[in-house]
Amino acid sequence: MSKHHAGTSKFLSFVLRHQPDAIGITLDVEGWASIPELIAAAANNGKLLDRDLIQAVVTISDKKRFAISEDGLRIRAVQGHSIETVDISYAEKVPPEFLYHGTATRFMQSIRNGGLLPGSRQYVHLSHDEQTALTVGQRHGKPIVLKIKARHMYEQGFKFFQAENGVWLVELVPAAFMIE
Ligand code: HQG
Repeated sequence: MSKHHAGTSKFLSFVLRHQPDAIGITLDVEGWASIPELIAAAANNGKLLDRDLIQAVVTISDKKRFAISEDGLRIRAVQGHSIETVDISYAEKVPPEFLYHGTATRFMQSIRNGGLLPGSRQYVHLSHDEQTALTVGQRHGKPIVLKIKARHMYEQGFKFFQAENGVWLVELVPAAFMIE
């Protein structure tokens, strides 16, 4: 991905997950933004976007962070939101026996005490493979991968969801379900 694409991806993550009001757009409850409105609002805020650039970023995003609606008129981030007015109706799914969460060793004491919490986001993010979790953990410092007894949690009544890009979402993970 070029620097231009990476910068656009970061910009889209910022407005479509966290702060649409920073450029004066709104997202609907499913997280969708109108693409023409997004292009106009971005331009008013000094960020030049066009349909081809948006489409290119959506297509080449390594993690498939964004989706364009079937009619081609709207775009949304598929997970990772902090904005409270967005409440995407994710598909509830039965998780595999284990899922993984990558974090940094410096958070472990707090995680052992309080479990995994969503922090500023709406959900705790889990992945089905250890390598992805390791990469996520590295973003925060010296990484550690926690193995989560996901099926066991599910059997105890915890709801699991899967975003379009495969990321697993759960509201919290009590420490009792984590294996270090
Ligand atoms: C930690 C990226 C202290 C948690 C990735 C994590 C992911 C606690 C950090 C997505 C805690 C939050 C999300 C507790 C959890 N005490 N720390 N009780 N509970 N934490 O960035 O999971 O590139 O909000 O372990 O690929 O790192 O943006 O979450 O280290 O899918 O598309 O608090 O973001 O995707 O950090 O990453 P984040 P995350 P994108």
